[in-house]
Amino acid sequence: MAVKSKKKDKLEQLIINTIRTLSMDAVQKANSGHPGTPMSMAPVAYTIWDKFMSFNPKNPDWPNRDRFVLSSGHASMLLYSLLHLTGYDLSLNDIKTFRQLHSKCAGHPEHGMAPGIETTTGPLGQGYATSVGMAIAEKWLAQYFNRPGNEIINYHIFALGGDGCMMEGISSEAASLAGHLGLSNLVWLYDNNHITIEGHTDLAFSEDVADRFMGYNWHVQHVGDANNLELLQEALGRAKKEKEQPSLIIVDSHIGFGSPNKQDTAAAHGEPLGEEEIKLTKINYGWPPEKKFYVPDEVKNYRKQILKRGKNDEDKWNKKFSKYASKYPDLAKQFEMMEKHEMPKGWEKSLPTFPADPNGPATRSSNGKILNAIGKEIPWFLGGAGDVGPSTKTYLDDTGSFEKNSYDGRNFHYGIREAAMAAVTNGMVLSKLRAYASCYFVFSDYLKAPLRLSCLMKNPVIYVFTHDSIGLGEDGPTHQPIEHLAALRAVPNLDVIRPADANELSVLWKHVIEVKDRTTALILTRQNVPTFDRSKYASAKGALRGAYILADSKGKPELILIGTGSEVQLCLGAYERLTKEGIKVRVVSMPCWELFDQQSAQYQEKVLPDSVRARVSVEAGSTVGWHKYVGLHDKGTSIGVDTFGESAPVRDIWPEFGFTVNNVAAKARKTLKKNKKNNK
Ligand SMILES: Cc1ncc(C[n+]2csc(CCOP(=O)(O)OP(=O)(O)O)c2C)c(N)n1
Ligand SMILES: [Mg+2]
Repeated sequence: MAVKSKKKDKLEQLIINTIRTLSMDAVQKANSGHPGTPMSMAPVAYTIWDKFMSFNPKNPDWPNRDRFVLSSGHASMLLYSLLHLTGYDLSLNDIKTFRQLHSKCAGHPEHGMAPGIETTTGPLGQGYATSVGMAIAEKWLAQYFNRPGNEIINYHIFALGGDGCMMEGISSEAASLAGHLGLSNLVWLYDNNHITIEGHTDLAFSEDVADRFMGYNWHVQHVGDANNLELLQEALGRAKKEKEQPSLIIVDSHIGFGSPNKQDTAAAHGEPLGEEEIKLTKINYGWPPEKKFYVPDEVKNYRKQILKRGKNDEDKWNKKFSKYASKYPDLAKQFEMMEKHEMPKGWEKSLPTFPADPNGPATRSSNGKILNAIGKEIPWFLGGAGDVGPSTKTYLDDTGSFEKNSYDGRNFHYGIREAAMAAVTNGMVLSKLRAYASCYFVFSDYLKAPLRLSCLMKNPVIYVFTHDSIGLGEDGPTHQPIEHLAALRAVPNLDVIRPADANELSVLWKHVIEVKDRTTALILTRQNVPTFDRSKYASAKGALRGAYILADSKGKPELILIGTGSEVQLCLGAYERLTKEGIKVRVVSMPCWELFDQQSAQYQEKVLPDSVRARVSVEAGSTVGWHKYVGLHDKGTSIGVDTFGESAPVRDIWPEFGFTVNNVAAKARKTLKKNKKNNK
């Protein structure tokens, strides 16, 4: 027995040291990266992966796998080393190209770049917060799909973070929520090494993390030595057994462990150790000092074991799932569709159409109706708001709230925690739920960082932002978005959708639900907007092309008015007036720049002919970017808001900022005149 366990101990050390040395070598070769934390956390990560996680490297997306999130994204080499050593499709050559152009081993772990990366991390705190969304998803999925004796969902989420993740506000929000919801399937490991970039944490961080998490209703444990595999195993075992609370395991460690000159210093954080120091460290580990990227044969054999184990685990689950499918075929079908991002056939028929109405509903209200219609068709369509659900109208009427021990509710209450809400929703959508998150548009600033990660990951999260402009009125400039549309339009992979009326919105939801690789931001009004009479104007179907001709002149137009959202009605008002004056006017409703930019050149030319340069854009937000469609000031004009707003009733706000039919018509005439003069 003793001999056997010694052998095992030796293999464990060998694996751990391989993780360490691969990480050191890769950072050195790239001359960039963070070696210290992979060196110190290797035993922790190894213990989780080896002893507590079920995963199949040959099928990284196997639905019931345990999840590992490296919230300390700068320690990416730790994850790449693990992925390589356990048999994921990540070769030693990939590791040798760490941080080089197009390498799978990007600077920070990027979901989709290499298999097995559950979420993109690097902005500190995001991984922790996203892991809460994964845990929420697991609870929901288990409650919805599992049947007594047929539990197809039961996995854990392990997230490893450091001092940086602990200090970031987003993880506090997320931890508070996780404790409240009793997410016992969640385990955070905290690398308590007392070092960040500027030096010792004494500089800026002195709270009692354990007390704090106990206050959040977490189960808290402390492991005094990251190298003590037995203690780690015991703590992780208790965490996994915990049934009521999420778990935090605080692990004391030494950054740059084993490096004679850099251990416990900030120097081990963000720069290569240096060739000489690497040799000394390798000698300390009992490693051949000259060998680089060395994977001993025993460790290669270990990979085979893990692959076998992973296959076994998945095979067992597949059997379980077949049994489940024969007993509950409908649920099994739903599960498979959800996994493939497919929707029930004909779901889009549920999208409502709205009758023409000069005093039509606010787009936030029509959106509420649409959400409810979709919710009836797609059981895994769900979401919530940051305490403004009654205002953003995102409540699903037929279902309850997602609460501790009532995990099948589909209405999520994030509290006033926008940042965590977005990161959590990232985790839910990565777990295949079709989830939305909602708050006032102005507070999209609070969740910009996780929203940016949604887009970077091509994660089809649906953001529902309401109270979209100065048109929200009395709440004033603190609540009136100005630069937000321009800011979001600048984010790659994001569709920013600002529909003019209920029917445009309904049509666009088809795209929003079905898109697999883009994020959506719906920008909706607080105030009522007319539902256009489509017998008089063009069908709302054009909205799917991002921009379309809503009203047109007889014969070629000489002037184009382009509007979005609540300002399209002003364009139509001006159109009616100018047409009567004999001017040939076209109105283009442009709910989504990004969709329009994806159309063929012919379609774009049809809607915005190059030869018509007299163009006016009308949008109650920053004019930044509109020159793209209206040209520079000698030709086109943008009516917008380039200052902060004002507190006042809406009836006073609009004229104050020039959003009247009169002003739009006047600017249009002027623009036309300017162009005629230019053309002479
Ligand atoms: C939101 C955010 N702010 C700043 C950084 C830059 N940064 C990267 S690592 C780091 C220090 C992290 O310290 P810690 O989490 O303790 O990591 P350790 O050095 O112990 O590995 C900082 C400030 C970042 N990645 N994300
Ligand atoms: Mg640290």
